[in-house]
Parts: sequence; C-alpha cells; structure tokens
Amino acid sequence: MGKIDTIVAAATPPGRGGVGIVRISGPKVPEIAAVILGELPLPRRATFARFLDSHQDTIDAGLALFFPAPHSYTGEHVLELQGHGGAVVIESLVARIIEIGGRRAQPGEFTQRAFLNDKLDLAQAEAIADLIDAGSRAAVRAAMRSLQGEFSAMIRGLTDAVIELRTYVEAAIDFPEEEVDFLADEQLAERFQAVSDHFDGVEQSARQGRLLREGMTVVIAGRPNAGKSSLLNKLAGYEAAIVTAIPGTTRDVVRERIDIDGMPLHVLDTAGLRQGGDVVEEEGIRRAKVEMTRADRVLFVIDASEDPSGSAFHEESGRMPPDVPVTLIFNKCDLAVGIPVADTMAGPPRITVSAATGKGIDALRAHLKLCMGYQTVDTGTVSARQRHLESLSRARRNVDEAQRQLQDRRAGELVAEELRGAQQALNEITGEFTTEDLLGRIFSSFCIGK
Ligand SMILES: Nc1nc2c(ncn2[C@@H]2O[C@H](COP(=O)(O)OP(=O)(O)O)[C@@H](O)[C@H]2O)c(=O)[nH]1
Ligand SMILES: [Mg+2]
Repeated sequence: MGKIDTIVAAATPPGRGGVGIVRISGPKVPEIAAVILGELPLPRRATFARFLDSHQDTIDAGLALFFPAPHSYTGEHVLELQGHGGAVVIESLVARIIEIGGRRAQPGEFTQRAFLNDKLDLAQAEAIADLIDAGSRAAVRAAMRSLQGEFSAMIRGLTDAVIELRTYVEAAIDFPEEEVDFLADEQLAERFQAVSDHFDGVEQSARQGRLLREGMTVVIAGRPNAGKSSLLNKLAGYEAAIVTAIPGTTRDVVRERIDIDGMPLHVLDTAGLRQGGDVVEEEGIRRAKVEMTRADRVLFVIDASEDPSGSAFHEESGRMPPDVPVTLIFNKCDLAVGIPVADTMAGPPRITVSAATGKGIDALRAHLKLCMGYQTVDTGTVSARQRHLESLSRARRNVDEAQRQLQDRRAGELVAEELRGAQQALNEITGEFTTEDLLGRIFSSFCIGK
C-alpha cells in the first residue's frame, strides 16, 4: 500500500449559489487546516474562519468544520470549508489546498474511500448516487431505503440461506458415513425450494428498484403516417415530434422521457418503415431498426382506419428483431370500424387507441406498467441496478445448477461448488467480493465531490 493522498473537491455544484462547500479528506487535513485557517478547528464545531492564501490574504471567509477520523463520511480526517458560492472563489480555494499538499479528487472518490473504510457497502454507495440522480419521489424513497441498508440486508439474508445450504451439503460430503444417502434427503429438496422462493422475493424487489432508476425503453415503429409521432406526443403530453399528413416526416429518432406513476419511460419515435424513400429516410429506417433491437418493447402502430387487420405488422414482422416483445397499437380508432377484438387473435397483445382523441392511452400506460411488472403501490421497494439483477440471476443459475447436479447425479462436490459460486455472485452486490475494475467502473460514474 502506498501512502494515502489527501483529496479535495468542491462538494457543491458548479455555478453561482449562496454557499459553496469545499471538502478535503485524508491524513494531511490537520496540516492543511493549520496553513489555510491558521489553526485546526475544534472537532465537529462550526467555526467561523478566514481562508488564507500564500500571502496570508483572505480568499474567502466562512465556516470551517473538522471531522476527525474515523467519524466522518469517508472514515478519514475531513475538513469542510463553507464559503461563498462563486466559481472563482471555490476554484481559488481548491487551488490553494492543492498547493499545500492536497490532490484533486476523482469522481466518486470520497464515497469510494467511505466504502474502503467500511462506512458503507457497495450497494449503499450506489444508493447515494441513485439518491442524487433520483428522478421521482418514489425513486428517492427507494434509494433512501437502499442507503439505509435494506437492500444489503436482503442480500445478506439470501447469502446466509445459500451458505446454510452449502454447509449442509458439504457436511454430507465430508462425513459420508454418518448420513447414508444424505443427498437424497427429502429435507434437502425442501431447503432448495426455500432458497429459490427467497430469490423470487429479492429479485422482485430489485427488479422494481431497477425500473424506478432506469425505467423502460419503448420504440414506436410502424408504417409512415400510422400516427407514431402523434402517439409520442399524446404520451408526452406536448408536441415533442412533428406531425403532418405527409408520409416520411420523421427521419431522426426522437427521444422523450416520460414518467408513468414514477416509472421513467423512455419513448423513441422513429421513421416509418417502408421501402423506396430517399437516402435520409433510409438512414432513419436503419436507425429505427437499431433502436428496436435495444428496446424493452416495440409499440407497432397500425392505422386501423386503413389496415384493420394489421397486415402491416405481418409484412414487417420478419424484419423485426426476434427477441424484443411487441404490442400492436391499433390507432385512429376514432375513424376506424371493425377492428378485431383483442383476445380472439393469437400473436402480440393489441391495444386500440386514438392518438387524436386520447382514447385508450390510459389503457396503454397500464399495459406498459404491467409488461414491466411495475407496481404503483410502494411496497418497500429498494433502489437497485442492472448490475445487481445480473449478479442475482447469476447466483440463481448457480443454485439451479446445484439442484440439477443433486437430482441427476448425486454429485455432492459439484453441488457445493455451484453454491460457492452463488455465494460469490451475491457478495459482488454488497462488494465483499469485487475486482478493482468493477469498483473503478462504479465510482467513476459518480459526480465529482461525492
Ligand atoms: N383521425 C386521426 N388522425 C390521426 C390519429 N393519429 C394520427 N393522425 C393523423 O395521421 C397523420 C400522420 O400522423 P403522424 O403522427 O405524423 O404519423 P407518423 O408518420 O406515423 O409519425 C397526421 O395527419 C395525424 O394528424 C388518430 O388517432 N386519429
Ligand atoms: Mg412521424
């Protein structure tokens, strides 16, 4: 281990404000305080002080707060200088602190130190970033629950269940004479089932949390003039995209972020799918297809007044990405008669709307929430990320594989090995098991000064 640097950054956002805060963390804090303030303030006492430059002139004056290690955000000595919120004032202070031994902090470095000093685990550290970025009150509540450790506690509970199972299996391997055909034990199957149910509960909560944070992405596709841009505008509640009666109006991908009961919905309006447009339109269609492959769902809009059987979709479906679910939107129902009734036909779900009158739009919103498994009721949702869901599903695959090894081959060692893998995947969530690379990726996405 090399020596630990003392880091400094503005903790308040750039720009003008009533107060600007500079935060310093690391072993050199007492020395730096002595130079810039003339003395080290009393611990945890708001102390009025002048912040001095190299000529003992005042850069700014304000409050100094000293939090001695380990009772600080980072677990190190921390000094906060609360001065006036001007960009030049703050930068002068930061520059002065660098002169006398500090180093400019990387994004997320304060929180990374808090993690390394066991002030919080990785899921909690991520919850801090989620709290700062939260786009709705539901997202704030979920991030706060994660920050307070609810999500980590769920993961630890699950890890304990896996460990218990693993201990049970390993005991059977180590002492084969004590329990005859131990691995065939009824009780073991029941234990596996209990762990699997436990996974269901945690995954449900994490999925909901990921939705609050990341939302879902839908791409609106269909023939030119079907009413795609009109649908986007209706969902957005304002004229986000240009609507005309001229086919081929939309060429670029138009993106809007909409909120459905707290769930962020990223809606992309695209160029209509047809052959024989000009090069610009062709490029638009190519982009539409790229976006479709990345979407959680495609809303395929059909002009029901002209195409009541939805033949446009049947013609296009072969050219659509195979793995992305589709909902057929029968639009212009204000004009149309004789649209096939939803449930009588096989194929993708159908929703009948009018982007002109707004009929059916609420049903479409409800449908989107249902597709993503989003619940409006706030049942202890925690904030979670795609990374967490991936670790959870990896852990679950290990457990399933363990169960298969048990049933098919009675291979105790392999069962134990899979369970070890599951435990490790779960540990990645809270950060008990992590690589430098993963940590780097997580903290670099934070803002500077956090
Ligand atoms: N009557 C009626 N007209 C619609 C409806 N939705 C769209 N339109 C009209 O259909 C035309 C094409 O709409 P637009 O949203 O630009 O279609 P896009 O090419 O698929 O984006 C415009 O003249 C719209 O006013 C609808 O629900 N009812
Ligand atoms: Mg359009």
